Amino acid sequence: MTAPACLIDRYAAHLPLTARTPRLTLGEGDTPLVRAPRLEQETGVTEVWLKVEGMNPTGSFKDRGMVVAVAKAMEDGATSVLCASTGNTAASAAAYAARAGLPCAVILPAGHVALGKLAQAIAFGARVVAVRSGFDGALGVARELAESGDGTLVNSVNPHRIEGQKTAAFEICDVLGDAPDALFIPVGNAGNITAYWRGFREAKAAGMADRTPGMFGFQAAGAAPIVHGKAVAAPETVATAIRIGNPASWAGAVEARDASGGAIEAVTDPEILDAYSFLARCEGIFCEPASAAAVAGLRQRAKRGLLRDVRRVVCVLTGSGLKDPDTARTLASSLVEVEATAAAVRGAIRG
Ligand code: AN7
Repeated sequence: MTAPACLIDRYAAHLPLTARTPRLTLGEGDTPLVRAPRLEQETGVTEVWLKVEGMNPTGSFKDRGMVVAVAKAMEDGATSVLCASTGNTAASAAAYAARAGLPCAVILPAGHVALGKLAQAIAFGARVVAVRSGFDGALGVARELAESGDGTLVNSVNPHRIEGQKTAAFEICDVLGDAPDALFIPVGNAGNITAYWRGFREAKAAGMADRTPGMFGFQAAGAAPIVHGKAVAAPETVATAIRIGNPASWAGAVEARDASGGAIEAVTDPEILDAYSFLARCEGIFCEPASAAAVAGLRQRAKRGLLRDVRRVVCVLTGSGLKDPDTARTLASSLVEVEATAAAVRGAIRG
């Protein structure tokens, strides 16, 4: 017999489901856990694994929480869903709402959403509204609209989102046979680090793992409120997914850090872009800039000599590189165009 195809069925015992919860699915979860030999070489860590969450149906980890949030919204008789987003939540909400037959509205920070994410929200038929603010302002508006009955909020302040996202921790324990020594993860609104920590604790309680990992979260240096212990009024980073100045799950991230013996640290935009291109060119894995923040953090801690007592680490690559073609283009100078002859093309290949 094969395992149930549907994420919420597979982990039903650990999720807030009832007999009336629709078994909604787009094939989310069960994403690849891939070894990273070049990173192992560079960092000296025996085992580095990448959890490739860009392989989810809409290309990011958001689908794990969204399938639960939208299924619960359907069960509760919701007539529409809405969210604020730096892009991936919007793409995911729009897809699952389309599947559920619910209208969806997404509120985005004008001018700061990667092109692929915007294309997805539009393609899935969401009402897309750009507001003149960053993500934090957009979330304020979304909360206000939800409170006045304009739709069910599916941001990670919706507890069903965190519940669904914790399934990634279960999968890691299932594949490795235990939790790793350390988890490296980007931090924006801080829902995902909160979810993984809950997942690892529940995995241990349920006998899926013997221990819990150290939780190491990474914010972009220009958007690092948790690192500095203070909200950032005008966050700025190339990693637009984590361009967030006042995370909704701040307390959850601090809890994960402190209870696990981990850390939440900053990585600069150049470190993020360097890790982004390293992953693509040396490991063959194309993630988005925000995801590369986790690997930038791993490399930074290796350089600082802080990885000596870890043997096995997992880095969460939260979203696909295809989300952000504009940043990818900045990695190369202009494309070469030549006549369609072997000689001209050979000359161009040899540079
Ligand atoms: C690729 O889509 O906040 O710390 O509105 O898209 O759980 O917020 C996205 C966040 C990391 C940070 N990597 O996760 C949104 C949004 C990617 C992301 C994060 C996001 P959280």
